[in-house]
Order: sequence, then C-alpha cells, then structure tokens
Amino acid sequence: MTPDPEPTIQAAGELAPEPAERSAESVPPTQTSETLAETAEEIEELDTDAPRVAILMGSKSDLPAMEKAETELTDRGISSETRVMSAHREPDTVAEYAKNARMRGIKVIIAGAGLSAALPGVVAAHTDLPVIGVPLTSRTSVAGGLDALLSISQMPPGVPVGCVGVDNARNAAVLAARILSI
Ligand code: AIR
Repeated sequence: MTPDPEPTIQAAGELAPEPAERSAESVPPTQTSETLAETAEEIEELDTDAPRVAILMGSKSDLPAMEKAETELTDRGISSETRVMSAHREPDTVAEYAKNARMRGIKVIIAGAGLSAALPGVVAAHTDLPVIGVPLTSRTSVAGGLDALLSISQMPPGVPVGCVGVDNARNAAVLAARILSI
C-alpha cells in the first residue's frame, strides 16, 4: 500500500489550477477512431516489408503457373506473400485468411485454381478487397481449363472477381500493380 499523498490545503482566494493543466496531468490522452486509423496508416507506411498483395492457390501443383505472379510483383518492387489453401479441402482456412487480409495490410488478392475453381469466389465472399482470379489448367482439366475459367468468371451479381486468361498469372500481377497504381 502506498501512503496517501499529503493533503493540499488551498487558501481562500487562491486560484485553483487551470482545468487544462489538471487534465494534462491526470487524464490519459484519448484517441479517436480517426487518429487510430491515421496511426495504423503511418505504421503501414513504415513497414515496407509487409505484403501488399496475397497470391493464393488451391494446390501445390498450381505453383509452376502461379509463381509467375510473384516474379512479376517482385520485379516491380511490390511485396507479396504466397499461400496454398484449397476452398474445398480447407474451407475454414480460406475463410479466416480472407476475413483477416484487410486488417493485415493486404490490398489486392490474386487467387488461382484449376478444375471447379472456387477459391477466388470464396475469398471474394469473405472480403471486400479486390480479388483477381487466375483459371488454371490441371492434369484433368476439361477443354484446356474452360472448367476453371467459367467457375471463376461466372460470379453472382454483387460479389465480383476479376478474371484473367487461363494460366495467365503474370497478367494478374500486372493488374494488381495497376490497382495499386504502382
Ligand atoms: N483445387 C483444389 N481444391 C479445389 C480445387 N478446385 C484445384 C487445384 C488444382 C487442381 O484442383 O487448384 O488446380 C488439382 O489439385 P491437386 O492437388 O489434385 O493437384
């Protein structure tokens, strides 16, 4: 227990300290949501290594096609992170990743998948960040990737996914750079 501070006696007629002085000493500064947002923006600007673009794919077998997106972004000096997650095999992981992406400072999401390619659409269902889908050919593709092309491009109204050409992950990266205006 700390002893009580000495009581201060104020003589009659003596001026009380200005309210501003007292509040500066005893009340912690309050942060409005506006100043918090500004602070978050400043931190983001300082943290230059933080990924701006996410590159997602449904399987490790998609990596040879999707790594072209990473190469293009790196060449342009845009930070990215690459993750493998399947909308059908790991639906909870995909939902959680998409929900947290904006908070983590991600600005654009590129998502590639083959066959019944749900990944870009499911990501777009869980975030309002721009999502660019890359339809991929796979060992058992129908009509050279037409299955994935239709799965990605035929999104319902209100939940858009930008769609690049089959296996054209590089174009997805160029589009992401344009969205970022870099
Ligand atoms: N895929 C994986 N989960 C859902 C889908 N649509 C896709 C992958 C890959 C294809 O299925 O994106 O293009 C084959 O995956 P795997 O793992 O069998 O090679």
